[in-house]
Amino acid sequence: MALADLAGKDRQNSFDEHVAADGKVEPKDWMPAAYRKTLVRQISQHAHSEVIGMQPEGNWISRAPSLRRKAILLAKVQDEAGHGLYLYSAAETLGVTRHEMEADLMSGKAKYSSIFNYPTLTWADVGCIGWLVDGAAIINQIPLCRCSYGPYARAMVRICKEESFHQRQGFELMMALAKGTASQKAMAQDALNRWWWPAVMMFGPPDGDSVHSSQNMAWKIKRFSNDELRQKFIDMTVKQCEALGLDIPDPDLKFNAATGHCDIGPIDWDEFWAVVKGHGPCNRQRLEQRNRAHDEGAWVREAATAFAAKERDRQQQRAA
Ligand code: FAQ
Repeated sequence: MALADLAGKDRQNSFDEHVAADGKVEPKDWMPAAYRKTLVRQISQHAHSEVIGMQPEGNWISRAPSLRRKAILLAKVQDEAGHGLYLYSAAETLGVTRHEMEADLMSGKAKYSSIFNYPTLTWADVGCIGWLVDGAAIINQIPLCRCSYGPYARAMVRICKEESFHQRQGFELMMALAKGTASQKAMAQDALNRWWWPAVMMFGPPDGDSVHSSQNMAWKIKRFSNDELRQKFIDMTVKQCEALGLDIPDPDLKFNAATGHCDIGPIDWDEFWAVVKGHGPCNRQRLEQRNRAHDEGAWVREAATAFAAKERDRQQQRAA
């Protein structure tokens, strides 16, 4: 029997059993209001991150050092726009409109990932975004391909394939700099020094302060905790740093033979929360730019709406 046909408590129990047995929840299925709410929150924040995330790299398209690098960066930034679109579409299946989500982003009410509030000062920063930021995104997002909400899980499959290309191009860019001249290597090290800690923070607050984790793990939206994913990222990136011949900017970083993992020094959570609350180096600039792009794109939306209306009229005339 469909969940929607069951009454109150039975419906809740059937939903819980369905999710516990790794069943997928689809848009028309009954779902608890809090499950819907947390999905709208997470998926829309994720979409906003992809959209705002175009800015720090987009800033370098006209300054990429070769035609090849420019073509790669253009393709990558366009991919991020596409990810935003898949994710807004997935969120819309939960009953929220694109307009509402966009309005919340542009007014500063909605969150997006802290990482995109840091500046891209040199070309090596573009490498660090691909290598570290997309690298962190993949670790966080591969488990989301198994998320209990069907439209989100399916969107994540394609997104992860593209993020994997993004990570590779970032690593390859960093390798070219790290194995280049002394000043290129210094530029790569400087960018790593600035991006390492923000990338580590991307996974969200420590498990003890993560308000949504336990319920979202029970609902199989999240499959691993923030700290578990962060640790995977650290272990993976330390090895990649060795291959690049770069140093992680953390004097306390060391391999822990007892746990088989790399331990790191303290994370500056005050910095993280300041950035999340709007006081990072580029929060204001990112929102201003998004609002400006939205205003400047008004004529495109108007033209598309007028064209759709004309098409509808033509179809009606043909049908009459
Ligand atoms: N930044 O209870 P938790 C990308 C907030 S996409 C800002 O642990 P949850 C691709 C959190 O929202 C990057 N806020 O929350 C790309 C909550 O506040 P709320 C984005 C953060 O949801 C690459 C509060 O703190 N990825 O990079 C952050 O269980 C290159 C308490 O936290 C996703 O969105 C943060 N870093 O776990 C694009 C993946 N962390 O909502 C362009 C999907 C936490 O109650 C270029 N999202 N907060 O007001 C997730 O997996 C989760 O939402 C987490 C947070 C892990 C981000």
